[in-house]
Amino acid sequence: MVKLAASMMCSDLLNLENNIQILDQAGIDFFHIDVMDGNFVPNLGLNLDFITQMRRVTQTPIDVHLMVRKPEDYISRLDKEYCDYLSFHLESTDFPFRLIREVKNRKMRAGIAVNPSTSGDSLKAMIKDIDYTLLMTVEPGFAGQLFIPQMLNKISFVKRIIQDNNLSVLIFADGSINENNGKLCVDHGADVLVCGTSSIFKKDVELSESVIAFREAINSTV
Ligand code: S6P
Ligand code: MG
Repeated sequence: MVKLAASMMCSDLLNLENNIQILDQAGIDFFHIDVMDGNFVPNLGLNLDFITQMRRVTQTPIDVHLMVRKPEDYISRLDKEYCDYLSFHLESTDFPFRLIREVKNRKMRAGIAVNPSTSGDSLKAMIKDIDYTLLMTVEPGFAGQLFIPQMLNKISFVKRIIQDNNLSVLIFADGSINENNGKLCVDHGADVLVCGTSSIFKKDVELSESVIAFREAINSTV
């Protein structure tokens, strides 16, 4: 069954603890935390201090998505006490194998994130070394963009690489996921959907209701 990750950058930042509790009660599977440096992407996200604070109020797996130029500087400040899943962008480093090892040494699950324009083929070399891949379905940096439909074929392509190698690497789809394209992502092989303003953080719907409604919609066969 597909899992849902709440993108906390899209939550009510003035009521964070309350949002975390509601999401936990609604059975959210992951908290997705976007960390940005204003350099790799032209925006700022949540920071590492926020992540360490989150552990005080939830035991749900925390998935950190680094959109930064020097991921090694951030990886060295996190470990499994605060972060369960940690991904960095393939486009942000010349040394992905070294960084994957560093993430694993710190007892976190290691993920590689890729921009929409980076080919699925580029994941082949390290597919056996990672626990998951985060396939961006929008350009990284902002919530509320348009889904890029060509990413569906990329999801299928990466899924095939995973299956051909008999691996259990998870595929996360991140960016403008809604009921329609979310279902398509799952049909093409996504295991986890990152949920933001297009799915669960909606102005006119209660957060507790939107999570349940979105899960039902994604799992319905009609
Ligand atoms: C984008 C970031 C994402 C977004 C999320 C927003 O740079 O990595 O995690 O926060 O995808 O979702 P939506 O539905 O607002 O586009
Ligand atoms: Mg993200």
